[in-house]
Amino acid sequence: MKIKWVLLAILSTIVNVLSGCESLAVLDPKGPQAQTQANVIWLSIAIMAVIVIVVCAILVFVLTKYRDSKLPKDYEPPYIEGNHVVESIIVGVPILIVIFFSVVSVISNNKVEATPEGYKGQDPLVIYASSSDWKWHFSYPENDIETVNYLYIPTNRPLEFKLYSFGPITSFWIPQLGGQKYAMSNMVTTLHLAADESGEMMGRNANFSGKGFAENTFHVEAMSQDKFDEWVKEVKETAKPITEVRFNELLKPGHEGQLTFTGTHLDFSPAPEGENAGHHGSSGSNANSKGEHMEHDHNSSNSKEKSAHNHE
Ligand SMILES: [Cu+2]
Repeated sequence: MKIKWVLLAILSTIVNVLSGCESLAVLDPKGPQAQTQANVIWLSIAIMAVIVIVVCAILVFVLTKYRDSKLPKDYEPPYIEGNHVVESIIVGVPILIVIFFSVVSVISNNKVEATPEGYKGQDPLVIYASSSDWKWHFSYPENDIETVNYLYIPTNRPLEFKLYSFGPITSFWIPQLGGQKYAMSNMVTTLHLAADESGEMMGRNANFSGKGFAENTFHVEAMSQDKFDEWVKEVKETAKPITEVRFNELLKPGHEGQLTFTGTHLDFSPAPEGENAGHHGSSGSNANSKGEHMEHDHNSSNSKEKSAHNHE
């Protein structure tokens, strides 16, 4: 009877946890980078499933074959030497699994870090995505517009996101396009994405950053280049220009809805890249940068910040 209740509790926990995943967006990719990640996830699930099934089968076999028998209590088994076949399987299989996953990780990381497959040679749309408590600011230098908490992107064009933060470290994540990658306060990281089809998606900060974290989300909409150009035109005709005063107001902690501006904050508050990069204690940076460097781990994401993280 007790076991029944335990099983019921486990089952309801699983159902509750899974229902929070909202149709598992990670496994419903809308672009090549997310497709690569979804493939790796499925491959990992498949291989782990095989391992679990084989191990469980062996366990049942061993338990049945070597179960308590009617031999006398003082029975002593004969001396058995180690079995080389069994030992090589026990040591060898995990080594093979680790080697296999290492190769898969290196290949898929290189794919995800590079310009998306099928988009090589195209001129990417560069978007600066910066976070502040508890908003996302998207600057489109090419179009000279800026949005807050929503992101419109053209389909079938490579996107190059430049990530940084005005507050604590956050992580930029659009599950159906790929990511996540860290946005840090004194350096810019680059994330290459692309959308194959139009539609609405969810984006969020994926790095727990304390108060306001749960609402630190943004709306993503992918559309054809024509519709995107139309939207840019409309923004330029209707939106107010972003001023330094208005922008500094926006940087204060608080929740904002979706906002649209002409111009970008990059004009008066440039991104921490090139000569503005202070992260590694280059001249003119704030004295705090060394201490700050100790606090965050550059390699904890599945990326190595190759492109943007230049040590020296
Ligand atoms: Cu750094």
